[in-house]
Amino acid sequence: MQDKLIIALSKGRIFKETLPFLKAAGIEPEDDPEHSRKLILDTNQEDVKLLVIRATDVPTYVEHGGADLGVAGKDVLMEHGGSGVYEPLDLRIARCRLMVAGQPDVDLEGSRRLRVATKFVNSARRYFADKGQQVEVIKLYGSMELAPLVGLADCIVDLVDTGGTLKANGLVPLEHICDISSRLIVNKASMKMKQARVRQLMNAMSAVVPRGD
Ligand code: PRT
Ligand code: MG
Repeated sequence: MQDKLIIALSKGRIFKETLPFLKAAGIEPEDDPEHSRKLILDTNQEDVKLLVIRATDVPTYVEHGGADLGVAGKDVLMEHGGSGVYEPLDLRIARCRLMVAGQPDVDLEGSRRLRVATKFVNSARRYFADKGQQVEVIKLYGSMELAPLVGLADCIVDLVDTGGTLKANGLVPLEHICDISSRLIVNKASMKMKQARVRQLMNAMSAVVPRGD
């Protein structure tokens, strides 16, 4: 693997929004992950391969050397935790906000222990703990919006972009936890062993990071 450069991506918005960065570095995939079942995509560069995996698996692959580099949302990196990978570049893509949301009449400060449904259990725990609020976190894997509607939870912690999903389910954004964007991450050994290649890629990518808000 010493001669190869392996980049882990998730399909969907991250893949699409990462394409211009790869292109700036002279890398173009030979396949479209939306239309291919291949998990390893060839590129126009013989020694560069793309892994197409679940978004939440990207930091795991990069940390353990299954990939040299990856692109992952800050939400995913915060949940993954620790300092197992380098995070040298904010690509400012796939941007959204991590928020507390619920029904318009919910009382977040009430005396009862708040029940929070989310797939972002670590981020949710940390946020409420920092506020000094005791909460019960209920782990879900998707469709968090449902939880307050059926009384499973008082509120949710989820990603919000346009707010359309919340609105369609009668929920409102209540508290802003943090802004989210996708980051380039790098395996620690690759940063040393493949320094020239990795630096070249980082420089080419950083030159096309969108500016402004
Ligand atoms: O979908 P899947 O389960 O396969 O995996 P995933 O959700 O982890 O991947 P994907 O591709 O959906 O998201 C990848 C990354 O994109 C996330 O980790 C975020 O960093 C980033 N991102 C940016 C978003 C959004 N915007 C976003 N709006 N990820 C998810 N959403 C969802 C959100 O969870 C909610 O369900 O879109 C809905 C809200 O959107 P609005 O526009 O209705 O507010
Ligand atoms: Mg999704």
